Amino acid sequence: MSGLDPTIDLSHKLALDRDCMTLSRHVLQQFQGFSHEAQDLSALMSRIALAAKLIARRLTGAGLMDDALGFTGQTNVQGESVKKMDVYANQVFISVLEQSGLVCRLASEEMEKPYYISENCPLGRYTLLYDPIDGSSNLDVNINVGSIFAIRRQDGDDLDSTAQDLLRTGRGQVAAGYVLYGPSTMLVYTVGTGVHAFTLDPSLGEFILSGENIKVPEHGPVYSVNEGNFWQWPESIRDYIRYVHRHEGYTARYSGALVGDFHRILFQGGVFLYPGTVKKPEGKLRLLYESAPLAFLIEQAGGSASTGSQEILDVIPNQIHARTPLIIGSKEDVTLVKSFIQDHLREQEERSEQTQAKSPPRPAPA
Ligand code: AHM
Ligand code: MG
Repeated sequence: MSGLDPTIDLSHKLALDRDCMTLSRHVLQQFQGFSHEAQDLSALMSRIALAAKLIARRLTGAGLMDDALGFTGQTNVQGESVKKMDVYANQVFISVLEQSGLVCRLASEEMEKPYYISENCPLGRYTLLYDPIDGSSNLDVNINVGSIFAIRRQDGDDLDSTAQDLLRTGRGQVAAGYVLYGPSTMLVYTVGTGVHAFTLDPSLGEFILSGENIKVPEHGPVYSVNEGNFWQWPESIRDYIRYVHRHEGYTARYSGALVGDFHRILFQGGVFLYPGTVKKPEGKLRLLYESAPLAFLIEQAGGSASTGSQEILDVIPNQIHARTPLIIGSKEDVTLVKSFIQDHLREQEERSEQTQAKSPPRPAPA
């Protein structure tokens, strides 16, 4: 017998092929063969997907639960008020990785020091860095929030529990991604072989592939920044914003949740900025579990991410909760923002050279 079995309906087969492309299967496919690394990362992504489902479920019903929304009354290591959902989501990531044998340490926005799952440490060679609820100020008004994560290989035994090996550039990330809790729940990830998007099918309880090898447009219309900080920015950033105000083809979008704003730019192009301010010269966003994972994604999608003077993936943090200014998105738009920064630096240098040239020569020592 040859050809397609007539009992197989082609349209059913195509629909089933689509529904069967689950996250764990997709991760395995990104590697050549069933290596240990492929299996580890596939298992890790399944755990992260479970965390995303647990958080999404709680968010869906949060308005109807007595103890889901609002503040705990405590502040975290960043000095920010902690919300009940922050605490819940932080614990979810720990719980899904317990007894996995894969992850020894977790470092998150909500914990001053890394958390060690001691039963995993003899074998667990990976570290999870994460922001459990990104954009938590959106929670009480039922607007989108997200989770951001990165996976790094543990380097050394970390016997003194200081996690010094985490203070390295983002080039060592083996996987990164985010979950967007929006009208649907989406998980977008990379393991260094492009950027892929999955949408949670609530009827199956599975993340199903919905976009493969996503490429960010070279340029897009959106600039995404909190303009309320205008007078706190360096003059170069103010000049860039004046430029977009005076030119056609730009539109502002800012939701207060980095994941949502980044997601829009990944798909439609443009630039997201969180520059340094007078109060926070390094900006607000944290390198290890916010900026670096998104920088890994955007580079894989053909875009770029910069502090203004350095690529985000080249920044070495001096501590786990280190912050950096962030300019991220389409290549052309990031380059345009950087050109304003460079012009200002050049002008400053020229001014200081002129001042030196004008100042009278120092008297020779007697
Ligand atoms: P969070 O992780 O504590 O919620 O803080 C990060 C959030 C980002 O999602 C968002 O881009 C930014 O903070 C908004 O800050 P601001 O209100 O200063 O614009
Ligand atoms: Mg955050």
